[in-house]
Amino acid sequence: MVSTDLHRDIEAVLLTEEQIQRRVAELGAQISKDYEGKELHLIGVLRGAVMFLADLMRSLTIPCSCDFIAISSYGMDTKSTGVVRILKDLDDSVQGRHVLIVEDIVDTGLTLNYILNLIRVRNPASVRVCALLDKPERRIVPVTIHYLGFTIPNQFVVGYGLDYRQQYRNLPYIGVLRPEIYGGG
Ligand code: PRP
Ligand code: 7HP
Repeated sequence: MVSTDLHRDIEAVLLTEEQIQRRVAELGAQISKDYEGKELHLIGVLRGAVMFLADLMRSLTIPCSCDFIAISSYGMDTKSTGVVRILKDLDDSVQGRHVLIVEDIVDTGLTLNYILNLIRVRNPASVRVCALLDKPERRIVPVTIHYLGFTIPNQFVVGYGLDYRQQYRNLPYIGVLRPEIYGGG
């Protein structure tokens, strides 16, 4: 059961708020440099990428816009169901635009692969991926991450947008959830 003190459910802090904010600023500077003279269209993958997108977007110094897509590959548990489905499509057309997909985590790669295929057939000028976290040990489908925050081990993490049963997204850091919370202990 989720306790009332979110921090108590965290076994270890994997990435502190300071580490995350520093890396997000670095990514923002790199992306601004790479897209200089262009306009960038960020696509945030709901709901996990909300915090990351908000901070990343504020660190960009180039003109940019944003849109959101909602995909579900996870049920209520910690494991992917392997079934990807679209819950909310984009509001705007991506045709002729420079698109940057913003993800909180790439795990099996199924979600990102699905989104990339969906966007590519809509004729954008370019498509790249920016992900805060990568768990390469879990990969099923190979995907290219152009801008990556951190590579992490195969542990279930929460915070800074990442959830377990819709909780913990509001933690300012990324931590490993105590296995007894999700029955893994
Ligand atoms: C999580 C995460 C990624 C996806 C990564 O989303 O935010 O979008 O899983 O997993 P994959 O690489 O194995 O496909 P989730 O479906 O849990 O929704 P959420 O963002 O609303 O938490
Ligand atoms: C999805 C996801 N959501 C929260 N924590 C993790 O470690 C995750 N991997 N894939």
